[in-house]
Amino acid sequence: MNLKNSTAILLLLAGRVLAAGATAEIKVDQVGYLSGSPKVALVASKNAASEFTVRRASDGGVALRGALSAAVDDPDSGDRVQAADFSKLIVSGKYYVEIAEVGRSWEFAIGPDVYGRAWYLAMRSYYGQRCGTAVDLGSEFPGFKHDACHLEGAWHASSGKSGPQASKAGWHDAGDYGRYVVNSGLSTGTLLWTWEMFGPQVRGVKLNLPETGNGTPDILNEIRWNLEWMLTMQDEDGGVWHKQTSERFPGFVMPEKDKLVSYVVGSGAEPFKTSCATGDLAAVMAVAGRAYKPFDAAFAAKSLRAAEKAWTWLGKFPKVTFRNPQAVSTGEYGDGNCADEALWAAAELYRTTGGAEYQKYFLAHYAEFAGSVRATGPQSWPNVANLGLWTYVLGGGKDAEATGAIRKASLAAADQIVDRTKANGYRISMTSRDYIWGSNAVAANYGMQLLVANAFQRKPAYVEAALDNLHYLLGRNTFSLSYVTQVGANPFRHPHHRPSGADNNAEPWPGLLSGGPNHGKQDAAMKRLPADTPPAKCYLDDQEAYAANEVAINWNAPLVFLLAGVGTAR
Ligand code: G3I
Ligand code: 9MR
Ligand code: ZN
Repeated sequence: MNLKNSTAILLLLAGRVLAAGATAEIKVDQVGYLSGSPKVALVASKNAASEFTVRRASDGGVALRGALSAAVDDPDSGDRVQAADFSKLIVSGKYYVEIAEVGRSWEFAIGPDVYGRAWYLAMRSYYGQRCGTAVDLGSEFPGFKHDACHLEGAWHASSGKSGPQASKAGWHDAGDYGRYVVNSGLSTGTLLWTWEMFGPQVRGVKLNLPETGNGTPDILNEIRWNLEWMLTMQDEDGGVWHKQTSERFPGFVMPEKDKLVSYVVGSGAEPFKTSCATGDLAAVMAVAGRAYKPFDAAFAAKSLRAAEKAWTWLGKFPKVTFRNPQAVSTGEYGDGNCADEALWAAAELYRTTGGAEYQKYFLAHYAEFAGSVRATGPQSWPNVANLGLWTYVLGGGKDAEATGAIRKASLAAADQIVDRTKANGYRISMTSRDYIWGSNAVAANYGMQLLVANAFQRKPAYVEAALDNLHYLLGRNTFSLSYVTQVGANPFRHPHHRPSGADNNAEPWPGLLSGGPNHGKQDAAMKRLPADTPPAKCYLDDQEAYAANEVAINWNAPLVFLLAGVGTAR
């Protein structure tokens, strides 16, 4: 070994020791901070400290010194938190925060476009979830692949039909291999909105898909994979079956090894299709009817026809809800009220077609949802009313009273969310009651809500609060964990995700958002946590902990929206 090499090795080792020496007591967004936005690290330590230093990762040189804020109690985590504000630092680069009494943080970037890579991974994760085709993440992620899966299907007795039924495309919902129309609705809706609101940001990004280069933006190529499956779930009469899954969850095997029959599952009695699934399909196919028009007019027209047929069916059957048939134990997505799905469908159909019938329905019903755009509890798979209300305004809805009321409620809610976010120890919009199954998507959806408010009326505070929620997801949290796989220096590593559990790769599949802390603790691993665990701490990076550490298409979608949108409005 020559001297040059050994020096290099020593330097490398030193680097490792330093990296391994990062303390979870200093919390940063491990991806980074936008040059022109506030930049705050948080500290939760027993050691009293009053000063911090931001150092350049390259040479350890001092970039900025500052004073830590007074400590505040954060009851949701049980932490006492101080803030290190280094907003003044605007030079692009990689940095870490150091506090003499505490240690050093993981590294992060400062720059004008720090979220590009995370967006690519979060959006490309849908390609990894593709059903009905072989998937290969390629040389960038060697070994991350699976063979074509679930190519055959059958009608479940609950569907009103029998015999085989071809199975086509779609995304695996989550850590399981089911495909669920209701959850597909919110997921594709949120992703299509990302396209509609932040098209210039995402239009040119290549996701390295089989379709890349076909002239259609890749975000739309990827979304279409799931829309194609949704279309197969629509009956001739316009109604939509609820889901396509096996009767029970398979074991932790790769998708092509899952040989349980993939059934189209219905409501078990006439009319067999369900209202929420039909309303969700109507809404997203209406969006597809405008989004794909410049790229594939025939597909856009087909989508719109599907939306119109679904709408007609929904008029006849507005209240057919879903419960799992006796033999079926996969995810239920059993929303008991489909009026919000109908509102969303009407609003999207109106936005696409201008049809008087849709506007009439919307105006007759929107006031019933006056309480929906609120500061506590953003949109979610059982509650899509917000999307209906917002799309009416975003699409230039003509009724001044309706648009005025929706705008006003949206801005009032956003103002309240901003105030609460500023007061929160971790600077997030979460309330103590928001730590439910999929709480990380609650944080992301507050972010989306804030960015929609910003589209109504630009206000830096809205964008900054949205960014604060993103910082939480990317590491500025009680665990100092990035909740997105393979993103940031200290990401979670054991998702409840069958491909990640069953393959031979050391790391999980990239770009997936964990469900996050869940006070409900509905699985055996979580139940072992002490009873008095504070809500934000009810989390385990454990594959068994499906109530806190699964991944899901409807949770990734608002993350994709946020990552695309936070850079827009400064
Ligand atoms: O309906 C009540 C509501 O009235 C109450 O205010 C609220 C307070 O927590 O709880 C509501 O019910 C919750 C429901 O989600 C709706 O939000 C349940 O407690 C909660 O257990 C339920 O969790 C769902 C979970 O499946 C179990 O059904 C999650 O939202 C949903 O994301 C998750 O989805 C699963 C699929 O079933 C299967 N595939 C994986 C996917 C992700 O884990
Ligand atoms: O893997 C399943 C996950 O996708 C669901 O969200 C979760 C709740 O429905 O259930 C998981 O499956 C578990 C089942 O419910 C109980 N036995 C253990 C299964 C996980 O291996
Ligand atoms: Zn599959």
